[in-house]
Amino acid sequence: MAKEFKRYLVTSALPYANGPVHIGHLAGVYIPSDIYTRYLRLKGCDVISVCGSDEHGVPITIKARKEGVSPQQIVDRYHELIKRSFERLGMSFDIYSRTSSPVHAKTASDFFRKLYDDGKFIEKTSMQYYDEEARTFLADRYIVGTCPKCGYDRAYGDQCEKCGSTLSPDELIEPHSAVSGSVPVKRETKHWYLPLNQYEDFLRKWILEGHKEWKSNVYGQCKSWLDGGLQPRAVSRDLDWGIPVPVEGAEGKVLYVWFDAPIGYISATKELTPDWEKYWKSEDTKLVHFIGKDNIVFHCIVFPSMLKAHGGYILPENVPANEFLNLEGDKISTSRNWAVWLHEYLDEFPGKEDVLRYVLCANAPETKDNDFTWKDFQARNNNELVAILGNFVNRALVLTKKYFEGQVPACGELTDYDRQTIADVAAVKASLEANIENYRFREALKDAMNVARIGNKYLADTEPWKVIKTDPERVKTILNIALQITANTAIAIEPFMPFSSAKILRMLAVDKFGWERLGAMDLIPAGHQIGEPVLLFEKIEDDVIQRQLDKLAATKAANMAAEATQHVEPQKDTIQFDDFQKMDIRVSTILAAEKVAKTKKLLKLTVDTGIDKREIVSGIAEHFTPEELVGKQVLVLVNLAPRELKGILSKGMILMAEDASGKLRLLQPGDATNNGAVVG
Ligand code: B3M
Ligand code: ZN
Repeated sequence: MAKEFKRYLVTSALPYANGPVHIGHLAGVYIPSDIYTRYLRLKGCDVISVCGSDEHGVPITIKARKEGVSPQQIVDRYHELIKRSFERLGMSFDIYSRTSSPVHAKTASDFFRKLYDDGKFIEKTSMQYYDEEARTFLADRYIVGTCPKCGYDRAYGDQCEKCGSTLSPDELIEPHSAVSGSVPVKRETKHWYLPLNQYEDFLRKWILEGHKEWKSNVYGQCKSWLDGGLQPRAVSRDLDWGIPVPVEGAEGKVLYVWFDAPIGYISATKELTPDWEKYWKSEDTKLVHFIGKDNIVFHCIVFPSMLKAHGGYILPENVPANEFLNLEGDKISTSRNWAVWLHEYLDEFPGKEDVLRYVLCANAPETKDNDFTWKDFQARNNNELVAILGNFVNRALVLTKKYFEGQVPACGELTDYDRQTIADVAAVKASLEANIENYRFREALKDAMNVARIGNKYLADTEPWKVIKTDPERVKTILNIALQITANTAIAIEPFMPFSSAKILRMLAVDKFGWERLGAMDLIPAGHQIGEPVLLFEKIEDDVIQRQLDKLAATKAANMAAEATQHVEPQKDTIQFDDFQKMDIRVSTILAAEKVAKTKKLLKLTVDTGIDKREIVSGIAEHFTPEELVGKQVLVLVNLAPRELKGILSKGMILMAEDASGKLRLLQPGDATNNGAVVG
């Protein structure tokens, strides 16, 4: 039997205030969180939803340094942008706070100090990289050098963005400080560590035994963290941006951002209500964290261990983390601007907030990564929102205006089909509630849309526009039922599409209904005067979508160009002119090309060098198909000593350029030239 709770505390991951919010954040965290919160509110539950900007951490200081402004200026800019964007999308947090607030600074430092005074930390001294010129310790991200794995010369101390390898600063070749450019030295420094290993038994019991009902992607990640064995985790950093460590002798040290940020949920609750403790300290509260999968360890392992160490706090009842959303088949990336930014969407698609909420819920990466495409966005808008939901509501209202001057007609004798339709609408509620309460929002959205599907089919089957000629009394019953279903639609879709729900209620000229009324057929009394019908949704045309696709294509091109300039092979040793003179390079034409059997990379080319026709084996099969090479004029080093490759005597080399992304490019003369022309 599921435990009964007196109140609900819903938290949503605090977005980093170093950039705007994009559709990946919305699909992963914020749309599900808002659906859940709105549903609980509609049911009349005691629920609060807290969120806010996560304003500390190294990425913010890096961005500030890049722009030559202070971290506070960065977080002020993005905190406002994010807060405003969420409001415009209808995110109904009860508070959207920020971790640079004084309340949070006190809450987080008091939390740290209690753990410190209770001896819950391990103090450890370690050797860290230090920049003597800038007189600061360097976080891993602040150390750059050559990646030992792929040779990329701008790899960070924690990760190589080119090959994706996770690195440590000691692995970097020629590490240097990103702050001053100088070579960093190692210096002793003291930090405080939370001994997570001491909480393994508690976590195993609480999660692996006590929460088998958690989503498999969450449960599975927790299990692998626990099976891997937990290590003490540093909860302080040598940084000047963050919450100072409240301990004597800790100058220049701040709380680690992942120690301070989750406490932001508590400080936001404190700001919201003086009753904050009944939400955080009473077992009658159901605490649910909405996050993305990259935050599971912090919300299921680290933060619960902190709460346990502190004592007196409840633990999350569920952490329904979503997977990632991709964009047009590629990973969403802030640094590569490969995203649909919420604030840009809201500017470019005014009045279509619910369309985005709908599509991102329908495509939510609830159990596996999923993909957002603009074509799918258009199709769902046109084929589902316009054709089903919008069409049904519009017909019910327009026909009532047309036949009864907008007065809700009385319901007469019911047919069996009427009774079946009414029963079908009533049956939606149980499934819709179960799906929302089990965080299956994609399924729940289908349930909510089913109310409109049933209504749409009911009108199509009963054809009041035909029956009106012969039996107006029957049409009164049909439209009365259609209007009751329209009112039910407004209730069912409110958690998902609050703007459209409000629009329907305005057109019906009625107040908001409570959730308990879902399924009722007496929501709107006969004789009630409805308002003016307006279209809920409008078709999205191809050219609108093409504009978005063109925008992404331009981003991709810009990224390619940037990558190309970003990484350039260092110049080789100097040679003499005579050395160059020895090379004989000719313009040649590729006459034929074929794959070399049992190899992945080799092509056998037949080339007309102007001197002769010869065979050349080239390792370019992963970059070019044989078809696209035939007929091309290229540059060939013809006096390279012949080599036998896979039984083929290769006489010469086709000259290629390899760009920063590793793609090979043919070197071709600008316009057709005779084969044999000497390159010099
Ligand atoms: N600032 C967001 C992220 O990792 C991170 C969440 C904090 S929730 C306490 O994208
Ligand atoms: Zn690399």
